[in-house]
Amino acid sequence: MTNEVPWGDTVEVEFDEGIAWVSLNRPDKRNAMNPTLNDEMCRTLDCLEADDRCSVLVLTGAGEAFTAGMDLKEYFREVEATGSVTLQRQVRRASVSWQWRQLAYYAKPTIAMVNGWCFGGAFTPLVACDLAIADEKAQFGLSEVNWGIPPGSLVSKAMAATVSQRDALYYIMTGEPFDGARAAEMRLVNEAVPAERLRERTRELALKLAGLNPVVVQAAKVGFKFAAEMTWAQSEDYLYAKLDQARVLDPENGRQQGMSQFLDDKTYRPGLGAFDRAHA
Ligand code: ACO
Ligand code: V55
Repeated sequence: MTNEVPWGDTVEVEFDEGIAWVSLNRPDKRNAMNPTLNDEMCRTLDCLEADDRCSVLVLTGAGEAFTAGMDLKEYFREVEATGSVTLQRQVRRASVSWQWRQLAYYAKPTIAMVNGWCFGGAFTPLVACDLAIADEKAQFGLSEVNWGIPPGSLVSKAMAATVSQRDALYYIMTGEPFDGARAAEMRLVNEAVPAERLRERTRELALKLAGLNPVVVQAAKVGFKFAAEMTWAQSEDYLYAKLDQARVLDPENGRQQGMSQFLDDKTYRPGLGAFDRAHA
């Protein structure tokens, strides 16, 4: 089941046991993100959000790259050459739409699987994904300064949300590349693994997430992301509201089931792992 209609040639989707493996698919251009790919990713994310075959989304790249960043020719030069501010606004909007707005608050868990080159604009979708696993040898870089622009869009914001100020400014200002092992050390990604274990480790993590209560996992993730940008007082109110909302929205009634497995049946201890959804 590969590549059904709504997306197109620049995106490939494969379904497997609840995981949607979404590949940026311009391998000859190292998956550089051009306006076509950005439009197709907007549609892909929209479709998969409503597709039952997708419980967890993995974002990766075809061939040697995760993505070599924004397409310098089609996204920058050719759009600027038209002189149209309207067109520039449209292509920027599509880019930020999938790379951040859709992904960051996605209704399903998301994992970035960084299989190779990861530069510039790549950092926005990388950080918008909830979790990230990298090939320890994948090459990362904020190369913008090397060719004459400061990082734009949400690239620097993504660094600020994940790594320390020292590490962020070091790589933003020098443009020096770094590998997956270093990315894990500074917590830009959760883990770095050898290339031959990358897909299996990602799959294992995706299946773990796919097995959990989706309403509760969604509330937990979105709650964390919004609270990070609120005051303490707002967070207290909002996170309690989120807790109550999850209870109303959860068709499995997970809270009640968990309580009763611990308090009544004594079949489950919250400190020792996930409760038994199958017998809830
Ligand atoms: N924009 C447009 N085209 C690109 C990009 C890009 N970001 N990255 C790669 N390509 C194209 C190349 O122009 C080349 O096209 P061609 O075959 O038509 O000549 C093709 O992809 C293959 O690229 P090579 O450079 O030949 O591949 P190689 O494996 O030797 O190197 C690497 C890969 C290191 C990723 C190199 O392509 C590169 O440095 N790319 C740019 C990385 C970058 O700085 N990205 C950030 C851009 S700024 C931003 O995102 C905001
Ligand atoms: C970047 C990315 C953009 C952009 C300008 O530095 C710069 C990366 C995702 O869009 O419009």
